[in-house]
Amino acid sequence: MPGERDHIRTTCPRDCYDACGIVVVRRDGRVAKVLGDPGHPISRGALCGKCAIAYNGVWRDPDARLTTPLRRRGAKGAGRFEPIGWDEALDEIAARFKAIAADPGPQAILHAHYTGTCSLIAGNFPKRFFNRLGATEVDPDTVCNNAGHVALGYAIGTSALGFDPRTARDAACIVVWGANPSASAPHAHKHWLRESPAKVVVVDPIRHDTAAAADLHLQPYPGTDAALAFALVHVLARDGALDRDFIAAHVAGWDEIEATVADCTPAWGEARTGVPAADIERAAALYAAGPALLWLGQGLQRQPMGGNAMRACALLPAVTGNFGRPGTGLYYLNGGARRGIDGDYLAGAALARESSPPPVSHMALAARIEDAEASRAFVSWNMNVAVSGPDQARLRRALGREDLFTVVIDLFHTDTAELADIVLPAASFLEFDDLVSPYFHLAIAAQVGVEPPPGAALPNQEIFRRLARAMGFDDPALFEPDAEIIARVLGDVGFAGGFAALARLGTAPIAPEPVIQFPDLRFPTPSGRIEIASTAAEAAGHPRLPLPHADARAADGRLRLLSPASRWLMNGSYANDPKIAAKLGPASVALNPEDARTRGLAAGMRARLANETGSLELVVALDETLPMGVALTHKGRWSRLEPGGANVNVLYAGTPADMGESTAVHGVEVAIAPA
Ligand SMILES: Nc1nc2c(c(=O)[nH]1)N[C@H]1C(S)=C(S)[C@@H](COP(=O)(O)OP(=O)(O)OC[C@H]3O[C@@H](n4cnc5c(=O)[nH]c(N)nc54)[C@H](O)[C@@H]3O)O[C@H]1N2
Ligand SMILES: Nc1nc2c(c(=O)[nH]1)N[C@H]1C(S)=C(S)[C@@H](COP(=O)(O)OP(=O)(O)OC[C@H]3O[C@@H](n4cnc5c(=O)[nH]c(N)nc54)[C@H](O)[C@@H]3O)O[C@H]1N2
Ligand SMILES: [Mo]
Repeated sequence: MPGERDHIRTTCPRDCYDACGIVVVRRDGRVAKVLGDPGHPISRGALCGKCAIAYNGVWRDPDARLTTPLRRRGAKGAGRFEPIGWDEALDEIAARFKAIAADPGPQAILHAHYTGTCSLIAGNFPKRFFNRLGATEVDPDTVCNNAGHVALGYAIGTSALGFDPRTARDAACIVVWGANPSASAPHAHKHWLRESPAKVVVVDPIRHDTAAAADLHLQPYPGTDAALAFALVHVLARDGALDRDFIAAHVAGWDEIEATVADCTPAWGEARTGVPAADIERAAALYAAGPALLWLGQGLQRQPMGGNAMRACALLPAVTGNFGRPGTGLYYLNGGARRGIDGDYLAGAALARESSPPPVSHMALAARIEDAEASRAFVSWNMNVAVSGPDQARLRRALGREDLFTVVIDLFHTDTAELADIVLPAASFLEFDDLVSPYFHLAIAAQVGVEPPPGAALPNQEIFRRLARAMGFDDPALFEPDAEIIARVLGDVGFAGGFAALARLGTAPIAPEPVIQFPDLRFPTPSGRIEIASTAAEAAGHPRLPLPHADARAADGRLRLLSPASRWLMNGSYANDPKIAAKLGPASVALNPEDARTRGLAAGMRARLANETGSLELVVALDETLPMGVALTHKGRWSRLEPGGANVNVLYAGTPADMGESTAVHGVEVAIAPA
């Protein structure tokens, strides 16, 4: 019957803590509106502003979407492409890959990918192809959170088994340290944090909405968190708030650090971090008052000494015994293994050769691609690396090499696609079935295809099945159908009833009651204890113990530039939506009014930000809640849509953090002057 409407549940698979439930309203089999699912425990009927706009805007605009494979015509980067068929595109890619694999070898084919979609099949299946090929992976986490992974691996043995957010109902205190849920997890900010009975302490140089709503906001200078953590532990020790029995039974190395902690008084902490000594005392008292949760954000570790900061922060639950009981624990991420999902199976780890090449860090990518011998081909999928990666000007120049064979797979003609030889159109999450494993909430969720992809676009996994065929590969894992993968994963998770049953629910918790983190108090470290002192860290060339380190203030009138998540962008996504662009306005940098005044800057003026790596013009905004010496802008603008043809990543050289060859992008220092 014409005009017939139906409602279908699905799940948002963006790289976001919330993983919202969605209801798609269809009319005559076509999507009319994408809304929040009123039955979803997290989104409760509302999508965030950015997804509500983009999913009803550019994501469903066939004129904005890539709808056919494209081949470059003319000079690289000149932006001229011609449509070609799938067979032609895949045959050409296969021929180039085969030639490179024969000489100099498949390691000269690089692939960069991240979390353009976090759905399990579209996010993982393509890795099977690259494992089989023997290509070099650009280690995805190095652009985001690897320092934290490595550091928490040393301290508690894992970074991917966090607390169950539902246990917040049992907590007396929640510390949010270096995360900004009001932008990066808007529903967790609105519901989870606000509704818990706990006192909320936020530690962030910026007074964002989560910080403003907290019971206590500590505002350290960036990169001084380890010193702050030591000062907090000092107060806990001084006031008898340590759990000595827990330390004796479950912690290794407290005795090695105790004397250092004794020197880290609140006054010492204030001098290093800028946080008033009285606030350090108050925060320690709130944390000590009862069961406490500690959320360590990803912003916290995107610092030159970010790994050390994470190890230092992990001292808090270690010395107070905040593990193994309701309302306690530490959270960085909740990975698939939390719910029994076998990541190696999804990514086809068994297809990799023994001699598979070592991954390369995003911090070293520009230099690697400049090397014409070592890098013959480059594939970017689920990622807009020309927007999100460091050392942007150099990276874009390297990607502009005429002799580099570049394939970009995306929904849109991104800045990276502009530098491609072949562009392949991907289907969006509204166009195929998949599963979502949220990285905050302990649940499994269904992504349900609600309409066909535009034009010839295909899901990532189907693109790589076809490419595997064109290469002449015959490993069954390269052709495994989606339905089989979904059935296998649901079995591993222990969800009965199959995909149709999950799709009816949308999202299903993996356990009826909050899961206790480390219930047996055995930690997956070499000793089975929390390792304040880590022999493994020492063997890898790191300090044996976390250090009470604080970065020095920027010298010579420079400011420390932070570029965290914007509430209107999703990393490098949505910047090409006209309504989002209108919300964003021109790219800006916020300064403390005093920092602006001393530099001859006023609100609305154009400022030039510059350092050894690059320069960028931004519009000045004033914010008296910003600490002196700190400037704030946001990530995710498309360089080619900006008046200067660049975004904030032209200012970051890609100097790695202390651990995991990971990003230290929040450590950038710049001079700021009138443009
Ligand atoms: N200055 C600065 N830079 C940063 C950061 C920062 O804090 N400051 N943060 C860093 C962090 S944390 C991250 S994770 C990176 C993220 O950087 P990216 O991974 O580049 O960003 P995304 O927007 O998540 O995804 C990129 C692309 O995936 C595409 N995509 C979406 N769905 C699909 C699909 O199904 N198939 C395919 N093939 N493509 C799809 C989108 O259209 C988008 O163009 O940025 C990093 N860059
Ligand atoms: N709206 C939106 N949501 C997103 C994203 C997005 O781009 N937009 N990106 C997604 C991705 S890929 C990720 S990784 C997560 C990241 O989300 P978060 O974990 O929240 O990380 P960031 O947004 O980088 O930074 C969070 C906070 O860290 C603070 N910070 C920076 N340096 C320091 C420091 O030295 N010490 C302390 N204490 N704090 C510091 C910043 O001021 C910022 O407020 O968000 C995801 N969600
Ligand atoms: Mo990220």
